Amino acid sequence: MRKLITVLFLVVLTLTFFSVSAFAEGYTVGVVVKNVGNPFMDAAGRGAEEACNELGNSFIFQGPPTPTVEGQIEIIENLIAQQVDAICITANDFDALVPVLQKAKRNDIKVVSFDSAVAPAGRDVHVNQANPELIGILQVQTIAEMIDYEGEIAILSAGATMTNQNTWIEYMKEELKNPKYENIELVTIVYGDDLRDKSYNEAMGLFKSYPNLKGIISPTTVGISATAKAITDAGLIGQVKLTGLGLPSEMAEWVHNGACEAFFLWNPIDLGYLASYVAGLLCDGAITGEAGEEFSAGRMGDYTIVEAEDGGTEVLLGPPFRFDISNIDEWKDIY
Ligand code: RAM
Repeated sequence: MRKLITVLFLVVLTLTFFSVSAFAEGYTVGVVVKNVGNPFMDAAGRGAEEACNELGNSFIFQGPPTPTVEGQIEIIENLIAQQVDAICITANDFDALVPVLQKAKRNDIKVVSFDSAVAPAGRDVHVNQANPELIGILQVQTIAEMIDYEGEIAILSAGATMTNQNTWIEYMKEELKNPKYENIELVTIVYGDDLRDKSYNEAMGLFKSYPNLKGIISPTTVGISATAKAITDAGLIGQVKLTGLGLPSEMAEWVHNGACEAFFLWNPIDLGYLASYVAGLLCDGAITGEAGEEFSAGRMGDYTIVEAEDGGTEVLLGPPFRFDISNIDEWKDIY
């Protein structure tokens, strides 16, 4: 009996040692954003780092200086060479990153796209911020109310190949087919590439090219704040209305001066946290990315992996949130 107890004791000790050392060693998660210098991406990075810390994983945050596919490919190649365990990426292109991400997968690296998806062949799972159809519809409804359902509108987007903006724009176009918008004309879509100066100049260009422009939808945090500044500088507050997706921290000034009365977003810190948590669970083998799998993501609670519209699988963060003069000051210091 004593022998048995000693053996059991040794077994427990060994198991404890191995599980603790495995945990202490942790995984390395590389987060690749569209580009650096975008506060939305910094906020997502803060959330991703928080989840890494909770799970005992190491965290790397990288992005190209401008939002290019080539820049992201170079970073991914480096992460593969460094033998990271997982990559979380917000993609500058749906298809073009697939080959390098498949190379990552062949090297046993788990791939989570978040915010802006890569094609299913290049990922294990996508972490989606909110229902894309709802994101599109809300922005059209809001600009329509702002301009009394009449006049020319334009879209000032991010990069022309970015999955998330392109998907939302498709849903905006669908929504605009509803007869209640028959007096609204979408005159053009321009791209500021998530660069502040380019977005500002594109907005100024719109005022020149379309003197009767009544409204702009900008479904990018960089684009909407640059457009609000352009509206302000051009003396067009009240004449050209603006909605889209923005960070409260960057938009508070423009809500207060009337350049943008209302816009939407989700919590980018939570989005990064969830993506990085999912990456940790994939590394652990706790999930594989299959539809139907359920998991608990720390402070964010329980989630289920579901089929995505693009044929892959995804996890949905939650509904988008509306910001306006009634709540902007509560949020402007958070993200
Ligand atoms: C910009 C980026 C990001 C998008 C937000 C709304 O920060 O393009 O991908 O989700 O806007």
